[in-house]
Amino acid sequence: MFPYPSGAGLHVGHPAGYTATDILARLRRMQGYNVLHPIGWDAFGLPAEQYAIQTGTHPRVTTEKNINRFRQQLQMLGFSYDWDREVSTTSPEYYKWTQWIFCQLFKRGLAYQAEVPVNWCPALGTVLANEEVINGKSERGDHPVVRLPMKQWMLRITEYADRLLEDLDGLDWPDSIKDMQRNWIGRSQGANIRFAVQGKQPPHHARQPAASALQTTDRGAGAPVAADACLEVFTTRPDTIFGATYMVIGPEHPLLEDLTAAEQKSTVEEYVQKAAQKSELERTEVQKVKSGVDTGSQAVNPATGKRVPIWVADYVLGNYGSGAIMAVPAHDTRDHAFAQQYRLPVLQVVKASAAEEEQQLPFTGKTPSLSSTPRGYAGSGVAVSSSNEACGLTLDGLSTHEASAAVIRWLQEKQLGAAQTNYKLRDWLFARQRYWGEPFPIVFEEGSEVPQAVPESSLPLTLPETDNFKPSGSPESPLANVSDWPWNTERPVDPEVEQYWLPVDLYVGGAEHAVLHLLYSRFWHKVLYDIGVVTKKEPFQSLVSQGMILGEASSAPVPYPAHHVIDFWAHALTSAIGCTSHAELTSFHLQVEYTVYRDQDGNPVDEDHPSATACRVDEAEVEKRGSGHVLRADPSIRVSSRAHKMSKSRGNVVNPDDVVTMYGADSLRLYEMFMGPLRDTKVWSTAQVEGVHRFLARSYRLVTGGSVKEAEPSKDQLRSLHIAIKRVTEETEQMRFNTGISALMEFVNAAYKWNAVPKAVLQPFVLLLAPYAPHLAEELWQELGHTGSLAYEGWPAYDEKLLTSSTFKLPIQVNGKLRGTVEVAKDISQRDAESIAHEQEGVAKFLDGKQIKKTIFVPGRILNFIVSK
Ligand code: ANZ
Repeated sequence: MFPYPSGAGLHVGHPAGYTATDILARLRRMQGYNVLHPIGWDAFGLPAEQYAIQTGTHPRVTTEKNINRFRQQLQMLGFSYDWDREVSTTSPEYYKWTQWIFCQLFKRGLAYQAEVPVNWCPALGTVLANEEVINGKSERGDHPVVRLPMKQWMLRITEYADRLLEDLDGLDWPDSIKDMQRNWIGRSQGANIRFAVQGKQPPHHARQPAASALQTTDRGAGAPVAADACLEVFTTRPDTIFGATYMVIGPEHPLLEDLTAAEQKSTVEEYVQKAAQKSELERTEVQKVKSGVDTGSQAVNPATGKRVPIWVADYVLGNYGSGAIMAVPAHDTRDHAFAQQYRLPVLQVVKASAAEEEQQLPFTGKTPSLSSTPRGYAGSGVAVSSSNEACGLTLDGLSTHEASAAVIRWLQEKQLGAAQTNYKLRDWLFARQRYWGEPFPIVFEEGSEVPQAVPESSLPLTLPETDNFKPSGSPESPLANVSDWPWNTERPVDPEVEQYWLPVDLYVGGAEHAVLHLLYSRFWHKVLYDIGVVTKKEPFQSLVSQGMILGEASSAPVPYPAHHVIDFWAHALTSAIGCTSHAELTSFHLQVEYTVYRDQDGNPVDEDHPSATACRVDEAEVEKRGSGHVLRADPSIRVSSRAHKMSKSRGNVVNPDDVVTMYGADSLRLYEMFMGPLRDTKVWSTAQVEGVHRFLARSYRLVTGGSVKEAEPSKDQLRSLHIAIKRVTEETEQMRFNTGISALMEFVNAAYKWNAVPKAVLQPFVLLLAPYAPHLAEELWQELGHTGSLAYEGWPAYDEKLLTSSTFKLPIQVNGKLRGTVEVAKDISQRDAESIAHEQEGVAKFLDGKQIKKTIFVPGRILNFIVSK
């Protein structure tokens, strides 16, 4: 994934993914593949523009500076990118095609304008992104923010919901990310049900189609009602209809005003205003205390024929389903909390079967004081108290699945509703009221409100040169101030090139993009597929998301398993490896939080104890014990230590430049790959950088230390090499880079035991090292007498026959007792084995003067003499 070139420069999290693709790119090149390893900058965006507004520096200047810094840092780490293809989303040559694609979307009705609420901050004179609004105030300056409807460009991603869902199955992506996309698309199957509304008379002008709903009187259960005479709800649990004891409409529901009884008018209005300040997340959080007010109107539950009150509450969202629900407090967690709070009736209509009860714990109310209310159960089970012969609906005894189907059939028959599939996915709000982004390639004719796509020959529509990129003072884009637009000309994707390269074989990036970039890009690509620009349905066949690197913890595990412990040789380092002193490292010592957990009586307890409260303790009070920590004053009390995400505010950010200065680029690459599996979350430890650094130094000395000979390698030496080739190849191909490095280390350990190191064995080793530590490997390659680069040398192949040793330790027994072992060729004959056995002192002792009655020889396994006593 291309980075956003922030002002802070590269973070140690970046090289984790970038080293991984670089290792693979280098391996595949050496294996003879044609590799395209691209890089670019996702460089439009808010921070550069915010900075511009504060300092007056044009965003282009800041962005260019940041890109240059990022490029320099990536080059310093030796990533083998195809720099000829470097792209920046801010260059007109690039966004020409973004615009071209936008025009195609527009022509197909997939891009449209709609009135959508934006966060308008009058004091700052700008529209804010959701992340910039905290509790209804601007993050910067703490000014009030209002939600204001404005015309925005939207992309109709919802049209692709089913395909985005179904095509996930064929992708080689982490299951967690596929699941996140599935949840985000959120396909829910259920029913729409119409409830007849009672009470208040409608206004004569009948603004809303449903206004006539308000004229209906109680018709009794199951009575058909005209579609416009009611309040429609969406439910995924039609089986629970008998338990619907009240209804809720969202504050933005178009019928709210008409439904509100005169005496409730001011209460409802006040409530709606408050709700408008809240974000969707705040409104729907399950943990949050629910709020709402009674509208004073009532509806009729079509199954029971009973009147139920209609409330307005902000836990019901205006833009999902029909914006109204039937509330079933006995079986829905949110409804349950709400009913408890406002003392609304709770009616159980589903009984958990024994097996289901075990699987899913019933939920309890959040307010213990109201515990007299029945407990709720959100799972499936068997319908109870759910029959009404009069209306022709008898559900008792049916499973949740059967009852739902029965209700849907009944709804259709009575014309009260129908099966319905809904999606959580919304259309993609594509507009930002900003200067620093690619302009929309749309024109409006003088005096017309009708948008038209700019002719393709006129693309790109470049961002106008202006110093006036500040907010215009109205919710419009600063571009509204600009009247002068230059034009330009050119083709999007070469079909031959597309055929050759796509889909991307491997895409690596952080999991935080799971449902934004990774979903949008799939949609965008599918549109390109539909219009014939690309021939593959999906852009990224295989996806790997690298784990996050957390700040240093002092309780980090020992870097190597015992057999890897590397001796402390003098630091004879080359410029390729860099140079360091321990003192320099202290600035890296980063904070870890130490915590003791206690129960309400102050007794120390485990972290997951139900009444555990966390008490922070100072590092000085803590002592290391084994793999964990204890309190110095009372070592029987355990202390948890926890590392954190690197952040400026915690002061635990590690700067890759510093690591490179101290240890060299190869050490940073190798360390980030050696930390653990690529996909895992890992904790930074500078002490471990030192460890891989020593390994590189040993490798260097192995090649340059004077013990390299033109000698013929021994069988043992060949065996070490071929084991290394096999393991490094397999582990690297499988992206298990940490174990690949272990294999390299094992080879070096073995080689240090040899008196002379044959060049024929070292040469392939240097090639194996190259993808991981390219700088050092290139230098060693030259040390071995080569001139050019090794980047395109053939990847070493292993010989299966050489993997196993040709000798083995033959156990020699006398009368079944082991009397000696001797190293012999695997294919040794019985005769040779016997004569060697006789030469062994320990064996001969037991054979001398005895009569050998029988000799048992299992080739390659054992030799046993049976002698008379
Ligand atoms: C009655 C019911 C009974 C429900 C029950 C659930 C459990 P998903 O799975 O997310 O699609 N709902 C419907 N529209 C809503 C809206 N606009 N805002 C908030 N909640 C809404 O959930 C669908 C369920 O969420 C629906 O099914 C409805 O509550 C609620 F035992 O209806 B249910």
